[in-house]
Amino acid sequence: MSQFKFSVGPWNVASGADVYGPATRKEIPMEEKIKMFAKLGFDAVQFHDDDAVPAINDLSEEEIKAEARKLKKTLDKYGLKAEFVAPRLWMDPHCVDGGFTSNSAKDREFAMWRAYRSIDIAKELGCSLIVLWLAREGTLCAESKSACVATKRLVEAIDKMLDYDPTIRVAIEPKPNEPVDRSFCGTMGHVMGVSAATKDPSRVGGLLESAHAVLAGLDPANEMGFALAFDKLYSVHLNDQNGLKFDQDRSFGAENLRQAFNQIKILKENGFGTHGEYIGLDVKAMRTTPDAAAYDHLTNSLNVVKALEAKVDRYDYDFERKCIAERNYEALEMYVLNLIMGLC
Ligand code: XLS
Ligand code: MG
Repeated sequence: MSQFKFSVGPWNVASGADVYGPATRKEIPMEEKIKMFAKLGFDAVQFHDDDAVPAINDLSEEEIKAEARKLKKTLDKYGLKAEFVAPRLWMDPHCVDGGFTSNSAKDREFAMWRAYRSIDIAKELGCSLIVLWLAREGTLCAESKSACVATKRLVEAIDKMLDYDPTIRVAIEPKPNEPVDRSFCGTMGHVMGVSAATKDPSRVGGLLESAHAVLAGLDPANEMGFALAFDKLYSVHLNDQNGLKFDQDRSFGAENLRQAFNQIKILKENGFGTHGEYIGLDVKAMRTTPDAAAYDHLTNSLNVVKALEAKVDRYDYDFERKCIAERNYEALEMYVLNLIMGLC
């Protein structure tokens, strides 16, 4: 039995298309996914604004809220909550050069419109968290934007969201690159800096995705610990990543079990979840996966989280203290490896 509540996004069950080739699995309708998420043991669903309300740009503000209310009924039907809503700016033709930090004032205005609509949708879905994965808030041509101006624009955009609704909280999901070459908000350190500069830092925190930390050359558990130290880890996206290459969203633990263990360890040690936070998965099935196995990467990731929770429960903190007192980190390291390998 896990001590955590789990969430997942509808984009985590996809057709297998990538930038080099077409779909390999059939598309699954939203309600079918939601039903399956409930069956697999998830507690909540994460949404982009246009997952929740398709063709959002073509609808009026009232129509958008009405669509969101329909989705809320579907969630209620299967006993699931909504965890967050995230504006999917990077897919939109208005945001070719970014949203909140675009060089075009008109496009920055559009990005705000989508951010406000995401807040409206979140309220209809009964959640208060807005996630900002700042996909194109950066540059392909380094000289095309100033990191200084862009950072100020980002703070300004978040301030406007905080003003728009005093009950929402914003979690920035940092990533150092891809699809841009250099992003403006690449790590939890950047997120904490931006949070501190907003008008209400108590409502601005972070969402740490394991793969994004690895892409920044950092340890995901350390990034989580950094945000936890400021009570600002609002959510996590557990997954895995094999080194510095394209964003892989591998199943949790598939590449680095020790790193995965340390993520669960730091979350448990610091009571993550006791303020209603979810453990979110942001994992992708391999393109080779057949239709019949379209949800297996989710089940596998959940099982790895639970197995590692059991390892943390058995973790010998007395032995850890002894090793630390004797500065015998060789012994501590071998103990951890033995625990993970099932040798103790
Ligand atoms: C993509 C991001 C995305 C966010 C939500 O890499 O992880 O899925 O989590 O917008
Ligand atoms: Mg993510």
